[in-house]
Amino acid sequence: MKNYLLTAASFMMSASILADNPIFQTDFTADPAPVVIGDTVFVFTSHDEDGVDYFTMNEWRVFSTVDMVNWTDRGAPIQNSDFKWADRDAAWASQMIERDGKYYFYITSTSNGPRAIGVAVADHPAGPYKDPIGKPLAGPNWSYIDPTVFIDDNGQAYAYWGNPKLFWCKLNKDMVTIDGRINETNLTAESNYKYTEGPWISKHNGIYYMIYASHGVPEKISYATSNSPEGPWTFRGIIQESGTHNEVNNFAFTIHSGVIDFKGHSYFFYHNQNLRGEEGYTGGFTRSCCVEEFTYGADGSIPLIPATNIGVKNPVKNLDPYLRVEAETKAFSHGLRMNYKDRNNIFVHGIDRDDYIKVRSVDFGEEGAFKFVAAVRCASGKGGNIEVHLDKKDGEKIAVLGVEPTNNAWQELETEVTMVTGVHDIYFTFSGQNSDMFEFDYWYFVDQSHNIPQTPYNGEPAEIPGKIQAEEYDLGGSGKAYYDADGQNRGEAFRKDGVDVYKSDEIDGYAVGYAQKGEWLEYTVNVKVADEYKIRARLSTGNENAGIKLYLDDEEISDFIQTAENGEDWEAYLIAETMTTKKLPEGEHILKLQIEGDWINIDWIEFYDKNASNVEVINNLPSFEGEYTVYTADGKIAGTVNGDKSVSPKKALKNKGLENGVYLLKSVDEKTTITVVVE
Ligand code: FUB
Repeated sequence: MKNYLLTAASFMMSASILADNPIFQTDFTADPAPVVIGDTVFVFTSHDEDGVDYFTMNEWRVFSTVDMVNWTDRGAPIQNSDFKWADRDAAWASQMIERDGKYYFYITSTSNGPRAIGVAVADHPAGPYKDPIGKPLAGPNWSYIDPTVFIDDNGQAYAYWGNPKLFWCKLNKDMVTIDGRINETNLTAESNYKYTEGPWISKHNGIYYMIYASHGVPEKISYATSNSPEGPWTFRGIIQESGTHNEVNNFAFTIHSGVIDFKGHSYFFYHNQNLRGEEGYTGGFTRSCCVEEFTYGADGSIPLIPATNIGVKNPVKNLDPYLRVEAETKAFSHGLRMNYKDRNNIFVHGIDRDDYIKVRSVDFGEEGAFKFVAAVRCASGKGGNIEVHLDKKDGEKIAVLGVEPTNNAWQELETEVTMVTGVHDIYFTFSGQNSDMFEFDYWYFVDQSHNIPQTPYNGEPAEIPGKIQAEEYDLGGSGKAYYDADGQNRGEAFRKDGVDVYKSDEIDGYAVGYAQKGEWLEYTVNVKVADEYKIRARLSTGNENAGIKLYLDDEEISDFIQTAENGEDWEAYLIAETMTTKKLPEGEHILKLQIEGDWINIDWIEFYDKNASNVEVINNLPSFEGEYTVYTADGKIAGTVNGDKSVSPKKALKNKGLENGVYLLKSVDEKTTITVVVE
């Protein structure tokens, strides 16, 4: 299986040193569906299984980027088999859209033979997604494939899909039920529009665009525009011609596309067959996704966009190598694969000698790096080296990190770096005797300003008993004093590193926010008296599975510490109380605060006398008070519920015994509407 990817990657590199299309090289991907969420572009794709000769797809895949040139593999957001009504091998084109902080993923599958459109919902753009309705949103019907979704400025949501006709409908605000009837647009195979499939709805400068695969097979990409999302649509032209089987565009007979505007630039995503085509394969399956930058004409026209193997020339930002970078973040790679079985810890595996990873536009700054650190693990009998080269695969070698067998335990290894400053592409190449040499989880460089040991934030260790503010974690930087999964400081307050510290008037100060499973913070502490202690922690979470655990010198000292959910109000902090699970030894230690479960904010933790009476629990849940009418996803009334400040809306519905699903709560005065997913 690996050979398909190996040979194709060699071909790509010989074609051009700048060749970064296809953008995902470790698996075959198709039907790219890009979406901008804040500062990040996510691309959802179908996943063509290796070596198949049909559209055999068991799951979808998701990738993200903040710079448009380096892509992070985020694994599978959901599998076809997670839709209980769906047949196997039929995970075709999809699209995700955000509404009110929830993420809705529309997919193609089949139900008892014919195709159908399904929907799943998640709390995080990359998933995991769950089917809230347990049945197709539309279909089964042989013409129902390739959903595209859109929310207009007035809040009305629309869904479109189909081959060889383009259907459309309105969606209710819950995004999982259809409002009214399913209609046909004026785009059909028979019309002059040559509509085939793969529609993509978008709006740019007040014009509604419908981009679609056209002209039967081999497909082209065409577009039509309208002054309304409900049409009628006017044909405007061809955006991409059918490809040829050459080194630039080894076309598949399908081309499925999507467009976005991001940071003042416009991008066109599509798929071709370059990764496998070099073997002479022309079957049209096992496809791979590509992207090109383009500019709209002054009249709103979209130019002809030829397929290139170069892709995006200029990143929208440089990559900071002094923050942890996942090994699965890359512009291009050769040979290796991703292990994404645990979606919380995706890593690079299948590393053979001469495989490589390319990372673009890495900004080493003026001071420069002096150390390279990588997290690796290695089974006995294996081992090898990570070499770091500048600008070319065989460019200047600035570091070599030897990886010895570690009984397959993850460990951070480090090595010195030849002084490097400024912006460079870097290539990790792998040398050694074996195939499958080791596995590679993440890396970072250390610069002179971060060349400091781990020390207490305030100069002196925090005292136990006493209160520790979450944002006052130790100095020492990423990997030493903290680990933040994306290295991006989303709160942009208090400290200028990768931890998401934010300022809040509600809590009268700072807190660590947006914390995700696997992240951690460390505090140098001084235990004044060896003893067991009561612990209280001021936390806020919207996820019933999120909490924290505490460790002293890597030994667990607490159970899972959790509060009730905050009912979507992130400023609704609650206090959780527990006891240390053991006696804390006197003296100086490292306290680790480990995040368990996604999305939790931490204001402070406090250790206090084990004999003290419990403090009054501050229970400032959002104003979920008064009577609410409960509507099901179908718009039927499922009863009423009385808001209670101490219970989240989700808990209140669960207590009522309502089944899993999406519900809309409307206060009787109609001023407040809350969407609740019971799962
Ligand atoms: O990926 C399977 C099918 O191929 C899609 O649904 C179509 O748009 C075409 O790309």
